[in-house]
Amino acid sequence: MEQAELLRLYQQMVVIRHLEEKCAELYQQGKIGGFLHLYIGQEATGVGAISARRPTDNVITAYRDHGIAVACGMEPKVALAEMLGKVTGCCKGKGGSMHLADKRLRFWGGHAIVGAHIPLATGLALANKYRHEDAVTLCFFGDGATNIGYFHEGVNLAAVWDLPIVFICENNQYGMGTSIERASAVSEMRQKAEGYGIPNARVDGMELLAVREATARAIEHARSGKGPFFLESLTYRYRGHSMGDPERYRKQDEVRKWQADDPLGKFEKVLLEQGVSQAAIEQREAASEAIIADAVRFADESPFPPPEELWTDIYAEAAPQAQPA
Ligand SMILES: Cc1ncc(C[n+]2csc(CCOP(=O)(O)OP(=O)(O)O)c2C)c(N)n1
Ligand SMILES: [Mg+2]
Repeated sequence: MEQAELLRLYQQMVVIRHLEEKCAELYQQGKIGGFLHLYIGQEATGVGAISARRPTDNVITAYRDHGIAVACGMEPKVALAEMLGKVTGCCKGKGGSMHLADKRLRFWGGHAIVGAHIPLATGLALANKYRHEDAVTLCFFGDGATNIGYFHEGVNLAAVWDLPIVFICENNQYGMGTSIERASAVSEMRQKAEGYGIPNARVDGMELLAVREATARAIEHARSGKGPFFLESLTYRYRGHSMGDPERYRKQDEVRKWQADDPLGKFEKVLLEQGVSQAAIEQREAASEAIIADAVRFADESPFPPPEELWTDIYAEAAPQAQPA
């Protein structure tokens, strides 16, 4: 891979890390309301997987969505303005942290109900197949979501209809305060794909290039008409489930062990091995900090939506669809 592309991916992870750290601060200052779920620790999964998509491919995820949105191309300032409830946000400040979305980026959100977006992803893939488009849908969800009925319904139909979809399970080993051992009958989430005859793989979610390569293979499978693929990315979230989580369900030693495997630090080593200079890396880190400082200023200075916005964007008129050939 070109050095410029390696640096671009590294910068995306650093931007996401800084964005999330800022979000935590802004939440504590009372500037972000509602729930806030940080992506810190999981950056290599979102950035690595999405770097393998074409811009015409769909992406959809759950509420831990900031990093996925940025990896899809959403400007951090637009994401942050949304979290602060400002009119300059991607949903005019009416969606908030869990509902980032931008259809121009083919990023379909941001969904708060665990597993509920999985059948929506199946629907996106069905639409692509029905219209003879060669787009693929990337559907991200957590380990906990695989215990939900929506998951089984969505995954089963995708297999029945051979849909072009890649299910990406971000196994961070906990659903809120419950470890997978206590909530899932099998320890590897990909085993659940076996029951539906879906080919699957497991990848080290802390290694950006491993995730990117595994996703590229999965996308190739789905795009070539062979039906869905299930990819499990083994990862870890360093922060609590959302803000104000006392984290009594895990030992700090375990967190430290995973932090020693940090995706950013590991990727920095890859860059150096590939001949990227330390100066180029530092320059990208400084640029990332500047992007986030600018995003905070932009979001802070943007206005809240006027009250009449309460009555807009509730219904959408559906455009008539062309009949398939
Ligand atoms: C249907 C439903 N049940 C319960 C909840 C409460 N809840 C929010 S997040 C969560 C845990 C989900 O864990 P996982 O899918 O592993 O995602 P992670 O938070 O680890 O990214 C639960 C149970 C919810 N939002 N929706
Ligand atoms: Mg989880």
